[in-house]
Amino acid sequence: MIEHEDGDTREEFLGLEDFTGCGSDQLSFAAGDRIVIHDRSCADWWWAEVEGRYGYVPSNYVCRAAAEVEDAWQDEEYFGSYGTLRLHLEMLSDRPRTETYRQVIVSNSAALRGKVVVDLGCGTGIISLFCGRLAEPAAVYAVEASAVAEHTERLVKLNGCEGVVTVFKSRAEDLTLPSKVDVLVSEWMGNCLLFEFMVESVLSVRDRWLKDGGMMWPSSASLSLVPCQAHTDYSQKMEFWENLYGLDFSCLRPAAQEEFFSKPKFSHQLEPEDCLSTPCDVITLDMHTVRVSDLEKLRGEFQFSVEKCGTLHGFTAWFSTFFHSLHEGGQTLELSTGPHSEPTHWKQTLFMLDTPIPVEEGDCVGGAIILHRNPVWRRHMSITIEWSIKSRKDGAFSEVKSKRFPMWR
Ligand code: J7C
Repeated sequence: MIEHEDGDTREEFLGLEDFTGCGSDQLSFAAGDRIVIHDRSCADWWWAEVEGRYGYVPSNYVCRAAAEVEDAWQDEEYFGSYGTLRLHLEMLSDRPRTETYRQVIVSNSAALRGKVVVDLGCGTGIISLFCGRLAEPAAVYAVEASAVAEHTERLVKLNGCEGVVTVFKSRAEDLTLPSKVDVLVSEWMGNCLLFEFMVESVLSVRDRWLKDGGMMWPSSASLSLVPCQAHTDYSQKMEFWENLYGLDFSCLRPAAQEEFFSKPKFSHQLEPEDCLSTPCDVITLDMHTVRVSDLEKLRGEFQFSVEKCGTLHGFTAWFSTFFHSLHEGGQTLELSTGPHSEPTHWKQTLFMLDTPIPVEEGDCVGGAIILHRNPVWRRHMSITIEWSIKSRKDGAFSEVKSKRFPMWR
């Protein structure tokens, strides 16, 4: 913050994405532009200056310049939250998640014999313990930065794995291991696959400690999307205001839309019958080759054919991960967090449009999804969805619309 003699407090921000202002009082800028904020009197629109031009900018399109941010990774808060048992209880209670990792170890147990494994972000150490108990690796390096690592040490002893599993209480980025490894296993996935961006820590360990030709588990990951109905969410958050005890509250709808639908809804449970088409994979990461720089901006295109008449309220996203076998020709195992699989603690993520659109069987919903990593807050990203609808009846295309959802910053 810069205090000026005239009492004006000027704060330096950065443009997160290109913004085209409408009317004379909004200010256009590009992603990466230096923006000086003069007045934050209202939550959504701030009075700002870009290279001598003045106007209002939308507050969710700008973020603090990196120089003003002390902890862009928010590690204290992040590792603090993993330092107690609450999140570990949630992850361990998730059977499809934990069982998939167990299955991966069991079905590869013969090939793991004599191998060196690193388990990155091991938490309480469950995957390392599966390795120690269900296979015969030469060594397992269990890496965990949060305070939970102290419990992990005790769990290793309690389960008789101290001869094979060694706990490293270290951040992945500062890690020194006794040797390179044959296998890097990690459960790093967040909402919409990438949120938290723990994947960057996984890639940093891969590049420093995985032997040439070593195995990554998961070996690949994909993000899936489907156009969907969400009648309950729409009626509970928007239609609700129409008639309340005989009174008209409908002027609150724009505020409700901003409050409830401008960010994605995590923990959405999509009913398969609310899918308007067959889902498709929009983004795929090959964990052996993807680079950190690839994660700054990921774009996937989609072309959905609507399979039933209904209301397009939005899109739902989820991820799947795939675990290749160490055995030649062995089976690839999959963990899917989608609506057609057993529910996991990630559930799905719902992106609500501002206005529901009636659709008919045979209509085509085409467009793109863009994951844009926050240039300052490195664990956050925004997701932009662009779409247009081609009507089956008359072949006409709707105007291309787009909506940007910060997740969370
Ligand atoms: N270094 C060590 N442990 C980490 C790191 C890192 N860079 N990043 C995350 N973890 C741990 C974290 O403390 C927690 O126990 C687990 O990995 C996170 C799992 N999160 C997830 N979304 N799957």
